[in-house]
Amino acid sequence: MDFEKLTELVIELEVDDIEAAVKEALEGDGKDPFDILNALTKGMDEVGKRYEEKEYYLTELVLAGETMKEAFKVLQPALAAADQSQDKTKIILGTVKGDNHDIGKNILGSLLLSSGFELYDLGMDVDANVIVDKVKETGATIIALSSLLTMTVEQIKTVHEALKEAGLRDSVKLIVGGAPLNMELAKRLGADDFADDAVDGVRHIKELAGK
Ligand code: B12
Repeated sequence: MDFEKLTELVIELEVDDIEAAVKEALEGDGKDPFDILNALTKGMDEVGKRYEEKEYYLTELVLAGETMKEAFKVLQPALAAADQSQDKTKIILGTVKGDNHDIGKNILGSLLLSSGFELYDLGMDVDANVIVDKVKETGATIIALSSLLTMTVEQIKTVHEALKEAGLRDSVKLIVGGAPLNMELAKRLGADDFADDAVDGVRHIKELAGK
């Protein structure tokens, strides 16, 4: 099982075959799970391009998301086993209210779990008040939010304000990511940090956690 084949399976939306293929790459060939993750992400990038070029439509995108989910069923434990640095910092993860994109968020979540963080994934379309309640309940010190729509980036500000109102803003670090964002916009919306991709995101989060 070579890496090109894994990339190809994502591009061709082979939702029924991907789990076995990832398993084979891990068990048979003993491939590095992080290289497998790279191969899958490369496939997802190509799917995104095909959508923009109108070669793929919404159905294909949804299928691509399902394919990634299936792959992660077997990849996740391998990623976790490969990175033993246990850090029990609590992180709340979610996609902002009004936004139903979760593929990037899920990749970040998998990497965070693999790095040993204690993760509370609230899913997508998450209301600011739900985030505030979860901070109170868990004592999480980091919030990582995804926003893929220009229309929903303002929600980051809403979360920032809601945390302030609850008197929690100084006890948490807020990091955000997603295509419409950059460091400058993130800071303007009240976030503490921004990262371009999930791998860099984990690096930033480790820094925010003081590791
Ligand atoms: C897949 C997809 C969908 C799928 C989502 C499936 C799912 N479960 O997520 C579906 C079909 C549901 C969808 C729907 C819509 N979509 Co859409 N979608 C995409 C697409 C093609 C790929 C997004 C993706 O998953 N990329 C792959 C992942 C891995 O990348 P990523 O999300 O950027 O995440 C990486 C980084 O950004 C970062 N990251 C992400 N989050 C975070 C968080 C933190 C804390 C950190 C540190 C890092 C980080 O790390 C990730 C991995 O490295 C993009 C176009 C594109 N090429 O990006 C459009 C796109 C985002 N969609 C778009 C639109 C307009 C829509 C719809 C409004 C379409 C419609 N007419 O209905 C709806 C909106 C529904 C809603 N309310 O959210 C536009 C947004 C335009 C804009 N700027 O506002 C885009 C850009 C397409 C376009 N060019 O027009 N979409």
